[in-house]
Amino acid sequence: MGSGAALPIRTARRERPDRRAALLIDPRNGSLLTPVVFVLNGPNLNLLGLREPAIYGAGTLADLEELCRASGSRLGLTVDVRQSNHEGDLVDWIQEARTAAQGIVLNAGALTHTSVAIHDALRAVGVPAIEVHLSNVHARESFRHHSYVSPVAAGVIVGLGPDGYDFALQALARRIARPDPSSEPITA
Ligand code: CA2
Repeated sequence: MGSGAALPIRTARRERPDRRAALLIDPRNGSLLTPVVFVLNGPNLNLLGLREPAIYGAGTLADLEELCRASGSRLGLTVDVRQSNHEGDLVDWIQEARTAAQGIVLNAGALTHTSVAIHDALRAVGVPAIEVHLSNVHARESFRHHSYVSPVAAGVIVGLGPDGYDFALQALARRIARPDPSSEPITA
């Protein structure tokens, strides 16, 4: 196997340049579009850097927002970063993403473990969402082990600190460029 295994993947991508480009061109006027990704942070994440650095690190929410915007510009995404302590705001923003964004990075904070409303909103909009947690929720209290977000998420990243947001944006950038991976065979 070795290096031979990578060849079909490169070949498959080269043979479908139109599918990658189709998402990047506005059909109304032919101009290039930059995909939009919402990065949504839930309750108490505004306290980052102020308390509990052993669990959440020393960086502030402003640092995290800056990291997301830098990742976005590197990946060719417009990243819209928001934080709220209110469940309804998160539900409204997820609904807004239906027409305004191609992907969502969501750290719903404690609402991850309680909110059927956020679960329903994610299911309803059908925009791919990556669930992110700074801490490894599975190594913490048992009430953090269940997530209402995970069943409706495209993927889940936990325990990698702020890097998790960067990885989530990378995953969404790939997915946006190739929207239906299941329909694309890896072999040419
Ligand atoms: O690990 C994560 O990212 C969490 O989503 C953070 C939530 C927690 O409820 C989840 O179980 C896991 C809490 C965010 C609160 O952040 C604080 C930061 C500093 C001081 C106090 C809270």
